[in-house]
Amino acid sequence: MPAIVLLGAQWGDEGKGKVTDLLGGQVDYVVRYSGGNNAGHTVITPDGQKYALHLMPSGALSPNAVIVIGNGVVIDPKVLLAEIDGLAERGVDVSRLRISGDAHLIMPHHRALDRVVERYLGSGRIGTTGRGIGPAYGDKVARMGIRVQDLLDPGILRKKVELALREKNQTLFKVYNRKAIDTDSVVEEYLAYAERLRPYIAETREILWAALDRGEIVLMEGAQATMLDMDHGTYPFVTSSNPTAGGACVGAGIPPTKVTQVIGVAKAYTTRVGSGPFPTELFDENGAHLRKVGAEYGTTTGRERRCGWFDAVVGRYAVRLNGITDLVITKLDVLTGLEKVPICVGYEINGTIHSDMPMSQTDFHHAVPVYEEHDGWWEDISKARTFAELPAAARSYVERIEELCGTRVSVIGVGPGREENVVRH
Ligand code: 2SA
Ligand code: GDP
Ligand code: MG
Repeated sequence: MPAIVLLGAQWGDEGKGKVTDLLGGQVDYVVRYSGGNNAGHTVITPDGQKYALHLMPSGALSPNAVIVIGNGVVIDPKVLLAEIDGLAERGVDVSRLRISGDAHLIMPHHRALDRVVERYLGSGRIGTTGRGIGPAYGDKVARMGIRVQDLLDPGILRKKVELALREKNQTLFKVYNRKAIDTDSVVEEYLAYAERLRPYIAETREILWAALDRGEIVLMEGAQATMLDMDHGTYPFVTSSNPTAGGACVGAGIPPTKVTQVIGVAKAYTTRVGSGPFPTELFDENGAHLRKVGAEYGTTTGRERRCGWFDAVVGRYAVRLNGITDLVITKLDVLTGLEKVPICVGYEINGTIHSDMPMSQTDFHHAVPVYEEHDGWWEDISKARTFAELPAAARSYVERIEELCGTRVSVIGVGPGREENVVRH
């Protein structure tokens, strides 16, 4: 029975949290498969309560879904415990959480390195969230990572912390002129987390396989997005994991043959937070409109998000790369009141028109968008629930996105609330 992947089709913050929550009532398991507490997924429940989730899967607000943090995630235990406590205080049943023993831990040296490396890079900085994500994945790949299961074996934990800190204290921290970190205090701190996390730690692969065998539905919830993917995004201005569909199978331990649907979430325009190329970025009053009306500020760091028009080259790339079967277009309501709503249909690079992503990153930095102009609309669309209730201009805008991206748009967001959607059957 089916496993579904839900992922970001742009540079993040497309509304994955809202869409995961929307589907949460129809699925049995919601699994986070990549990233860490760099993510900020907003869910607004029908009673108007707002939640910003960072490590907890957005299925947390769907009472019947088991929520899983998969092996592909990097976990800052302090942040996770605070999130568990915060949700429990608000009446959410957190006993439904399962954490993979193979997920890696974000350690104090990872957070410290994230910040010093960014400072060192100066104008070449990535604009990370400063949560230690890159260094944690770096240690994982270098086979020096510390995993959730190590919390359950104090002797191993101490050995691994000692090894990691010896290497960091004697090399990188010296280069970056930073105070050494003491092993004892880190081990003591993490053993305290171990006691609290112990009940949630499980062999999550087995749990998910058994669920699929029983015919239950598993939703794999992406964090970050296609264009922030380490292999397929705008490297080096990416996150250090694989948010794309292939990464979902790796990060949850689910075979590709079980995936029957890939839902791509895209905004009706584009945003990006952090550094890196962004061809359709706007610096005018239209950009200001999108930021203001769309409330485009980071859910984790509060940083201002860069805003621009919808980029169908990126959209088509995401569809092809992830095998997206359904697109969800969120925040169509934010475009209301604009005279014209252009869509980028190609790039002009050194005098040549490209309709697909260029091979070279240097070219992408120089890409000048080729726009197709569409008429705007003024009607309030937040109450629309069927496609026919949208103004004709809004309908043709969505239909054009569908055509250019090469896949069906099955849901359209017209407001932040769980019910504020146009669902197409
Ligand atoms: P990192 O911290 O190493 O993953 O940063 C690397 C790049 O990835 C971007 N990134 C994000 N982009 C959009 N949204 C994210 N989550 C938060 C949100 C961001 C926030 O929901 O708003 O609050 O600032 C996210 N996480 C990572 C990051 O900006 C770098 O470009
Ligand atoms: P995520 O990281 O992809 O889960 O997205 P974020 O939660 O970081 O950012 C998306 C923001 O858009 C949140 O504040 C959502 O509440 C909001 N949002 C989602 N869908 C819609 C929509 O259709 N219309 C409007 N106006 N806001 C939306
Ligand atoms: Mg976000």
